[in-house]
Amino acid sequence: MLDAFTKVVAQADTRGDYVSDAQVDALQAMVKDGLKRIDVVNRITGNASAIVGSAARALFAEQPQLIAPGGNAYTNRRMAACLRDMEIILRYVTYAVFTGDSSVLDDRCLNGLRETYLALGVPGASVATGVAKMKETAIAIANDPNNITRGDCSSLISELGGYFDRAAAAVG
Ligand code: PEB
Repeated sequence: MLDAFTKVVAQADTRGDYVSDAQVDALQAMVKDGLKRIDVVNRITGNASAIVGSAARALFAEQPQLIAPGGNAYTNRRMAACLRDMEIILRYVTYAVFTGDSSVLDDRCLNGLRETYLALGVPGASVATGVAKMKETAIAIANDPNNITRGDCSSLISELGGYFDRAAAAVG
């Protein structure tokens, strides 16, 4: 598992080279925005059940066959597994934002997830739709300018969106 710092070091080490000025500048910019990053993580973590709940409601409204008899979220057990899966994915997205690198999300959540869903008969495309809906809500919450010091969060928000896209692409 890597973070933004260890990744730069690992890459430089593979090349047998020093960490470049440009890389140091990029990491410095990341440190400078560190509080914003932690605010994003906090807001998503604090609203996790609302994010999962509204995404699931929207998914089932759009794809009611999932909760109809025989559907993949039919029965309390499958519904619970579905909500839990969305929560796991959201949690790993927060880890990726926190470390500024997708490797924890890739290695511990997404690796083999498509194959797991194939084996279980869970429709990956529907999971991807659920993840896209979590992305919308999470961005709205993280990017809300109210009750927080105003500043430019555009690159952080696009980084956040990228982790959701990555998760959706891994299963969709
Ligand atoms: C991945 N999901 C399920 C299982 C596993 C995962 C390993 C099988 C074991 C179990 O049932 O608990 N586990 C999950 C994950 C990690 C992990 C992401 C990462 C570290 O360890 N059903 C739907 C929706 C979708 C869904 C489309 C969006 O209709 C999910 C939610 N996942 C779903 C369902 C099951 C499941 C299991 C319904 C149960 C399938 C079954 O037993 O029939």
